[in-house]
Amino acid sequence: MFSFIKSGFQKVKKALTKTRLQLSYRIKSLFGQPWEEETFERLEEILYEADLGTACAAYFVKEVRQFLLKNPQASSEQILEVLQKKALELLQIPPTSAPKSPAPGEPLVILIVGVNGSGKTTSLAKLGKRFAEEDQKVLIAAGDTFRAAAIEQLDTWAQRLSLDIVKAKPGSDPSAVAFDALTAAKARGADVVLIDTAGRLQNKTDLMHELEKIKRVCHKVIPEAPHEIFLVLDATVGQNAIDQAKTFHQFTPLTGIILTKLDGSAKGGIVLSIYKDLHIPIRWIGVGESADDLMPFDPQSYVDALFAEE
Ligand SMILES: Nc1nc2c(ncn2[C@@H]2O[C@H](COP(=O)(O)OP(=O)(O)OP(=O)(O)O)[C@@H](O)[C@H]2O)c(=O)[nH]1
Ligand SMILES: [Mg+2]
Repeated sequence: MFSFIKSGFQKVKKALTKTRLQLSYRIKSLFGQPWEEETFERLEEILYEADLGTACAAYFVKEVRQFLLKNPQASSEQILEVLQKKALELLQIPPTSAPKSPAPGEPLVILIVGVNGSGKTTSLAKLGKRFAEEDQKVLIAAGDTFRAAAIEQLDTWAQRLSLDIVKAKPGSDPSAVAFDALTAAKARGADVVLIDTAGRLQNKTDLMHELEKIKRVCHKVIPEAPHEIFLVLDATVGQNAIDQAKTFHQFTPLTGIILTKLDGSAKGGIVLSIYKDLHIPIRWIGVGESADDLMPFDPQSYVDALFAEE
């Protein structure tokens, strides 16, 4: 178990390498000189450039400023400690939409949403593997019927990971797929249903209406379903992810975020911005393209990795 946690941390640390260079290394370069107005401005700039967003960057600068007012002789280590402590505090903010629990004997239904290319299908497959490893009977639903390739992609994952799949012909109604999946899940005694969705439709309103319809149909088969709605966000897009989350959250309350592609991003500071601006918890992080590259989001590991020494 210990070695698993340790290797998990190493993966997170590796994924955050570019962000660490962008953030904590540059912050450390401010040390060793007196803190003047210019230094605070520089700090704010560094935080902003690591994609913490305006409000979040200003918040950290304010905290450091207050700390230095009370402790003018503070060491570099102490200032770093303040930043780490405040980051951890931020990540403890309670979520706005709590997930529902499935009724006894009914499967947990998770709807995966997000814009195209964010990593929905891949994350769904990785999540399916995670549940299957915990001896959960998993059923995945190919709810992105918009493109034939999307169904094939999920089918390939299902075969590779030996997961049960419900699919339909390209162009068929995604809510019918959801209906069939939930009905099959009940009949087959599945523990978890993961529903993939399209990221791109004719326009935003169409997409949101489609999601609404999928939810309504889920509801008909299992009154509390979907119990969770995960929004998949691509960390490499930076602040734009915040706008995406706001749009989705406005139409359909999200219970969590899967933040993908942290491994290729120098914009891992977006994690803090998500908590500060949105109050939606990050539940999982994607740290690579293979099936094992999805980690539960752990605030302490994230902060440790962000400020780690090499
Ligand atoms: N490096 C890296 N790549 C990822 C991660 N998650 C997904 N990807 C890659 O991102 C690309 C898009 O992933 P998909 O899962 O197809 O994204 P999607 O949201 O389903 O896309 P659409 O179905 O077109 O809307 C693929 O090449 C994935 O391998 C991650 O955590 N790290
Ligand atoms: Mg997809």
